[in-house]
Amino acid sequence: MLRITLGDITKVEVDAIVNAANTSLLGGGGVDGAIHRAAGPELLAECRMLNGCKTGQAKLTKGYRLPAKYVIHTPGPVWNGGKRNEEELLKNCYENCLKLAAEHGCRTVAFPSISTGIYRFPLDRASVIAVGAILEFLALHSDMEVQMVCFDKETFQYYQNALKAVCS
Ligand code: AR6
Repeated sequence: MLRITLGDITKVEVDAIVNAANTSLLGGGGVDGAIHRAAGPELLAECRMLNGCKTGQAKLTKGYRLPAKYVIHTPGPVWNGGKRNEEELLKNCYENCLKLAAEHGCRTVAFPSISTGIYRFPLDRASVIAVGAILEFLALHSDMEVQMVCFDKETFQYYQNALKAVCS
């Protein structure tokens, strides 16, 4: 099951939330900054031990003061016009986060719209890639539930449309 919601991912009560991080895993702006502020300084301390993460890969930490038990950190690709494998790398983010969540026994996972903020990935393409990758995974893991948590109405509308397009 995939649901598209409008809201703040730091408030969502699920087993794991995903952080649209950078390769250093040492925090930043956007959703990354919000997650670190809400989780508290212990999150950064754990992230320091992880030695960063490659674009498209994923690493898991505890959620500390967040309602979520875990945070799965994934650096999305920076959009550079689409000729640097950005689409494949974005798909890898969703797949690797869900794989890691399943390995840790998570049944409920919430994603932000990876790469479509500071990293400027076009929303029309990103939403279709995200919805496609999530539904492909859920087809093989029917016990899991995924939520796309959109921070603004425009993003919400793109993901709703992508879901409708795939399901029609
Ligand atoms: N809950 C849900 N979504 C949010 C929240 C929130 N609290 N805050 C922002 N968003 P971005 P990126 C949305 O820029 O493009 C950081 O500095 C936001 O509106 O957070 O992957 C990292 O350290 C947008 O729709 O992530 C990296 O350096 C979406 O989350 C870089 O930004 C993603 O926007 C990553 O850039």
